[in-house]
Amino acid sequence: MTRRLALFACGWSVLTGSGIALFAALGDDSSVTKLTPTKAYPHDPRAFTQGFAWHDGVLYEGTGRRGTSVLRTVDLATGETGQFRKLDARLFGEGICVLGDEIFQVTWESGWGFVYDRESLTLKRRFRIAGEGWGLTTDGERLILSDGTAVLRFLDPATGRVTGRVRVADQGRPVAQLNELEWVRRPDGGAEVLANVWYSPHIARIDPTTGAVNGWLDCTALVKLAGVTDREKVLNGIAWDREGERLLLTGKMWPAVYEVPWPGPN
Ligand code: DDQ
Ligand code: CA
Repeated sequence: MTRRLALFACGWSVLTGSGIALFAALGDDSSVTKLTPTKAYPHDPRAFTQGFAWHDGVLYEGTGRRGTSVLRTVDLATGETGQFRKLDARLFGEGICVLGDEIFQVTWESGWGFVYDRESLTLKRRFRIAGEGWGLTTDGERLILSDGTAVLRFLDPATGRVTGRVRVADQGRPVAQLNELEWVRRPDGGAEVLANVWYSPHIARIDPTTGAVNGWLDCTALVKLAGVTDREKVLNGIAWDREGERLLLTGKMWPAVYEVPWPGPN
């Protein structure tokens, strides 16, 4: 349908010479917003950040790599660890999210997800994941999981069972390598999922109902400020503070967490 419309517009524009304006209208480009941080906080440069979440004034971080994977609370002002729980050295920690009085954490290739008590960080139960676990977030009811593909899975937090799926695409083109996630209840009342894309300095703004990428957040300025040169030290880690209407953004082994005010609609 859209394709036929575009072909028609193309033919029509050749005939009439008025195609440029028409094309701009039909193009429906997803917008790009350049982010500029307003504050920087220290971040442990040994932390291979894979999950980042803010809940009730507490910053939670899940880190990866076998042998160094932890779930911890972090003092935003100092970057210091509060409580922490180490993962088995064979596991590679990935995304985390907070839902009610529980914290969920997935692992990369082991097929396990873990559920902790939010206050004590003690392990309550675990669940199976088919395929890989990369990013994790929640819309307040379901868990939302990325696995390196362009598909986001919705999971029942009680069982870990898949209850839905959405394919993420920017104007029809699938966006794969979706990594750390953050479901955002926006100040205007709408909702979107922000997603890091592995090796990219851009964050995708995804409509969780359709999977459509409606915009991008360009974090090039943050990457530059972080001053990392190692290829693996990518932008990864998005936490939304709804009360403060601010995003806290970091990367794997970055020396800083950056605060960015809500950028507004795309
Ligand atoms: N994943 O998070 C994208 C799923 C996997 C990342 C694996 C990267 C391992 C490289 C470690 C290099 C340490 C500097
Ligand atoms: Ca997050």
